[in-house]
Amino acid sequence: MADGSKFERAPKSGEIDAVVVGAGFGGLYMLHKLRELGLSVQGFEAGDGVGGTWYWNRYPGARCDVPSLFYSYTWDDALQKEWRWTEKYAAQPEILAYANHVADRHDIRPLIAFETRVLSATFDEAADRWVVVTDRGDELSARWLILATGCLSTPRAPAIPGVETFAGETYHTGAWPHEGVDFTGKTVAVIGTGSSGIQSIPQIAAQAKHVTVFQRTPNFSVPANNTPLTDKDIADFWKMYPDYIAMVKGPGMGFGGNPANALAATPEERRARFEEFWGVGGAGFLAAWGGIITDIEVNDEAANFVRGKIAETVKDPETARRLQPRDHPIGTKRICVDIDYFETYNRPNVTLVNLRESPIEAIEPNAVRTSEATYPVDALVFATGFDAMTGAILAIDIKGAGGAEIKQAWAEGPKAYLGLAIAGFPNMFIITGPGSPSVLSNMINSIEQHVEWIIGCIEHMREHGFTRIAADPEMQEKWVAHVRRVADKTLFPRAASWYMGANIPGKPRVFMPYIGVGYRKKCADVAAAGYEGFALAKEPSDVHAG
Ligand code: NA7
Repeated sequence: MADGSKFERAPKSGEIDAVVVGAGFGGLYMLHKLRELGLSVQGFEAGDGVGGTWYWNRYPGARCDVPSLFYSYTWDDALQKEWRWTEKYAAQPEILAYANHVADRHDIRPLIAFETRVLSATFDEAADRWVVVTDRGDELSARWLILATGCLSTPRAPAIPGVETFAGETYHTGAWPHEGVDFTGKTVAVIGTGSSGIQSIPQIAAQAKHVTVFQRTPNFSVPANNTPLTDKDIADFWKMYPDYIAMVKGPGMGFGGNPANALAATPEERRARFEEFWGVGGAGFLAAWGGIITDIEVNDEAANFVRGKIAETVKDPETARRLQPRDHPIGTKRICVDIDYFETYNRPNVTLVNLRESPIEAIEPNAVRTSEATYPVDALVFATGFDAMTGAILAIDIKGAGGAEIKQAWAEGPKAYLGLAIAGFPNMFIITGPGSPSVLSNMINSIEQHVEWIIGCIEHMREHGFTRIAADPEMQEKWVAHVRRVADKTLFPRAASWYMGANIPGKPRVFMPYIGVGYRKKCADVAAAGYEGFALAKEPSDVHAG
């Protein structure tokens, strides 16, 4: 590692222009752009390398559910042309290699202090600066604070009675050991059947002696139909690349929608189209017909189709029944993309336990005990997800203007103007924060849009000598209400999903991502209007409404 932050290093202090928290795809690009602007910048990253999500989520089978050709930065043309993805859906090691390649190619690593966690950030109103303190003794004063902390970066494991008594190895998919895990000959329990469980279970089952899957809620999953990328695939990609870029940089983001009307079609036509999209594979299945995410009748058609596929695939009818999701409309929890997930239940070494019928009562030193049986276990895998979208931000003790605490400001759920800035927390930006398309979009595209918007804003401030920008609380309320209204027009609020904060006991239930159309245009319009909805100031007393 080029940076001196690994292990021993002197604490950093003094005044700089910007601190960036996190060195995933958001942090990397942000650091690069800030330096390009000639700013002094410091990145902090808890891991000992770059990559964020792809640094931590090293579980077997971890793979992106966005096709790899589209899961690439668009800001470096030469890199786009040179980098050769090998599969339709890249596996974690390849994406991590890509992140490392970008960090080296653009010499971003020296800007980052690794193995360093930001503990607190306090806004100093007298100076319009953030004082950022880390667990390595750093104390930096920065004009701008950018949280590139990721949407799915705070792993959570349920507090199951007796878990601390477990004598075997325990893993969380979101914090997987770097050296990998050998399950050969082991009896493994996997708790959780979201994307991480669904991706890892087939791989673990192929290696372990036995796998018992503890499922609370079955999920909809579509086969990835992953294939190696051929020269033709790449040539086809480049042919459509200008259109893709026009779409990505256009006003959109959010569900534009497919006009094809499922209900006007015959059952045969409906099925044929679902088959076609199922054959292609991936999350694009939800675009087979218009209205899947907004019209329960159409949604039921799609859900029935997938339930039928599960019944066709899984040989044991009782297991198939348990695997068929019925408690939420398809797509309202993040749809999973799998390789041989349902097929895995045909293996003799895989058992499915339905926790709705027999909940876990306790974890014992060598077993998981449910209300009906005790399952011997050598290794325990938690695939139980994350404190999504807000966890990593709330883990930092952030105090804004007047000492306002972020925990207080977000007590009823996260509020952020455009998902980019929080009223009461001047000069602080969130990359892909709650209230922006974020996890409902291709994250790479959303990251680029936010980084570029933040850069534009900082340039504007410097050009005009502003030292403070603060989101207006009323505009923020309006935006939050709009985000909610748009979500309420969809089926999303019907699911107890992490989009809603429902996976964390006590977390306010608020649909966090923005699903409306025209998000990019809205952000661009705000900037073009001199940062409408923000107050800009040159000194604490000098406030200009944007
Ligand atoms: P998810 O999608 O939040 O899935 C977590 C899974 O863990 C889900 O099946 C949960 O069931 C289950 N879970 C959570 N708590 C418990 C307890 N107490 N007992 C049993 N089962 C539990 O996380 P992932 O890591 O799979 O995926 C996160 C995102 O990463 C994914 O959407 C992609 O965007 C990439 P529940 O549904 O809550 O009943």
